[in-house]
Amino acid sequence: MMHSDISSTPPQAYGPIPSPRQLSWHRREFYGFLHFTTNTFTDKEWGYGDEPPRVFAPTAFDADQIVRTAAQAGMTGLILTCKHHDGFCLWPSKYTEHSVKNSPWRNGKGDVVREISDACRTHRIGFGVYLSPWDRNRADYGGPSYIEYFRSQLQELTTEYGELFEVWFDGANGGDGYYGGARETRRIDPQTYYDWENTWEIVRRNQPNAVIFSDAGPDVRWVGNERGLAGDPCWSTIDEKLLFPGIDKTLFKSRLTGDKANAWDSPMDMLNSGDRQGGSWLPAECDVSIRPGWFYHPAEDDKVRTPENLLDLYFKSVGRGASLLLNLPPDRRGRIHENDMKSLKGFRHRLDQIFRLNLARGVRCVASNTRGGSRNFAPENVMDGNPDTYWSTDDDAPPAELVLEFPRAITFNVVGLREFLPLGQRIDRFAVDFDDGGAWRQWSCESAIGPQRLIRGQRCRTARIRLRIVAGPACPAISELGIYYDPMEPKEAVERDD
Ligand code: FUL
Ligand code: CA
Repeated sequence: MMHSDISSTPPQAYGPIPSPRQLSWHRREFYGFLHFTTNTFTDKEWGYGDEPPRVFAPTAFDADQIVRTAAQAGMTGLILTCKHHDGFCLWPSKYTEHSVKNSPWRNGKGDVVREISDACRTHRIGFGVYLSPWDRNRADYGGPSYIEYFRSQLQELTTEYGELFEVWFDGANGGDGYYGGARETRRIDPQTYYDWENTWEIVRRNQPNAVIFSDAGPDVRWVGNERGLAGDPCWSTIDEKLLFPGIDKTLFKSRLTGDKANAWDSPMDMLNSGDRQGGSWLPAECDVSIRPGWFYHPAEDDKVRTPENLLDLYFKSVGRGASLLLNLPPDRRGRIHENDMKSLKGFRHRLDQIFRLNLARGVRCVASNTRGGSRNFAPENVMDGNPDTYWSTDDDAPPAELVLEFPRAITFNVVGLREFLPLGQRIDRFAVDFDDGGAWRQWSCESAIGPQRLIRGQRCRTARIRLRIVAGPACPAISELGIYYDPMEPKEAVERDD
């Protein structure tokens, strides 16, 4: 008979927890955006909607080159702008003539969505779709028949291109457009026009494992800026009642009461930092382009972010528990430009340099307390590379601590931590100390761990490192702790926040 032992019972979850589809999305961390449409050829960022399909004419479209470049950079998926605000469709939609089928590319027989999604499967990375709600081409935009059109297209994209990992709904609604020749400004009510509940339902039905992104969730939230920067800290929880698609500062402010009225000045601030007291698990995604624009412009060929800048973004997005959605704009050939490839390669090299070797692997590990004295919650679980095992303590902690004892002195300047997400975000504050000739010295002290926390700090040589859980509402559940050494000292000059 099995010995039943209360002490080996896992801790109770604290606060909101991720859904299964959010949990699998959390493992993606770094993936790419592809902004590609008529804008690529007209040198625009927002097409007006009157671009003739014939302008879409990539000269050497190569889905394999695009997807291979992304996969080799370490991206775990790609999200394609199947239709941007100008309304041109990269697939031969049954519901419009405004698509690749009337372009010279592949004699009107091409399908960019098909080729990219197939290449993603070949390279074993995920595929996701961006479908702009705002459509500056459609004559009926603003009326009820457009919603039917939009939903029919969503139905096509969610049923004809295999499994999707994410569906991306843009909040932008600029007003003016071609609208079938009307050439006027149209305003819609972003809260009611798209009837989001029922539109999201199409995704739920056809792609139950895909997460839905918008300003306001329901699965993944915008981080509040397009510079790739998560707040520090960036909580995975938020007060969903305060959010709504189509962000309006005045309306947002009017919904805030008590402490919250002082905590955030705008919805962007709240999206950026999350809300520790929030009632929903709604993690942030950082969307940012490798170039100044989202679409390809020849004039930006020498404005590609450097590997060091991308690394800085990685620490400020993935390293703060958000995901990094990095845009790579295919050029007029329909390929990722050489300069972007070079930068991505350099970035990948830097990530490998830092994270290839976890110096904590297999090191002796001593905890102040182990839950029920049980091996299920042993401190060694933080260094087994398995996200499903974790160290935990009895219910009355924190404070709690865990000491790594290295057989001989090591040099480190980067630390990585992960909480066991199925039990929620349990840690408010923690510190990392090192043994400085017999006395503990604090190396860093931060708020929030969540899906992941990466800290870059001063280079230290030591034989003992201590993790101190300083504050939290419940006992900790830490699934991973990594100690790394970056041979290139981070320079102030790369701390560029734009
Ligand atoms: C914004 C859009 O207006 C941009 O063109 C781009 O697609 C970006 C990712 O989202 O809201
Ligand atoms: Ca583990």
